[in-house]
Amino acid sequence: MSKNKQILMGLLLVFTTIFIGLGIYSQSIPKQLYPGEILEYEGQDLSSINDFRENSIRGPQQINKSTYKLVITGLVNQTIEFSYNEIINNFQKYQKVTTLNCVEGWSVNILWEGFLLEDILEKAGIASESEVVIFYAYDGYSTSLPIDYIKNQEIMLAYKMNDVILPAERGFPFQLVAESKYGYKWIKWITEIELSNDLSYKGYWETRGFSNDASVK
Ligand SMILES: Nc1nc2c(c(=O)[nH]1)N[C@H]1C(S)=C(S)[C@@H](COP(=O)(O)O)O[C@H]1N2
Ligand SMILES: [Mo]
Repeated sequence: MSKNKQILMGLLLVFTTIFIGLGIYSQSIPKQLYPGEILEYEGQDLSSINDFRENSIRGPQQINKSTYKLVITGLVNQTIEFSYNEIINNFQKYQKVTTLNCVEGWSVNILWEGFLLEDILEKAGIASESEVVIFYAYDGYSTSLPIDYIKNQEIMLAYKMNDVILPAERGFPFQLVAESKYGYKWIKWITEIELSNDLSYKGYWETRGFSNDASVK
């Protein structure tokens, strides 16, 4: 073997060792599943995005941000459509730490960031005969809540949780923060919000025997 060839073989061995070594090293550093997620807010411990149990009726939905529309219909002065960016850029943002309790017995305490639903509905103009707000989602899910509850409890439409944009499995682009109500009122992947005076309307789990009031006891 010539001297040059020996040097070349030696270099190859050194680089291969470094390459494999780096690979093993980078695998040993845990990658954050939700980069940027915060687990503490104003001295208060938060649950993690990992702590949710995924049990949606049709599994996680993938919504395309650039074609997404949120439609406000029913008893409004005018039907109105918003793109994702129109919601994000045009409404006052709020933050609130609120607990979601599922009827299955688990709960998560999360920092939510989003918009007051009332601010969004006011853009369409809430007709005076409106009594209930009916929500429809991309997976065919639906639920409803009284308009007075939405206004009085300053109910939010969240686009972030624990400082992270909602992941697809957690309802991207928007989840309702139905404070003090069971998880089945916290509708994910919202596509349409209808104002109605149909007090007998029942959503997906409500028609399957769950309380329409859904107050957490
Ligand atoms: N669109 C839609 N939203 C939904 C559901 C669903 O199946 N579809 N499940 C509800 C239920 S029962 C709960 S407890 C909460 C949180 O469920 P997750 O842990 O699956 O996110 O989402 C609610 N929102
Ligand atoms: Mo639930």
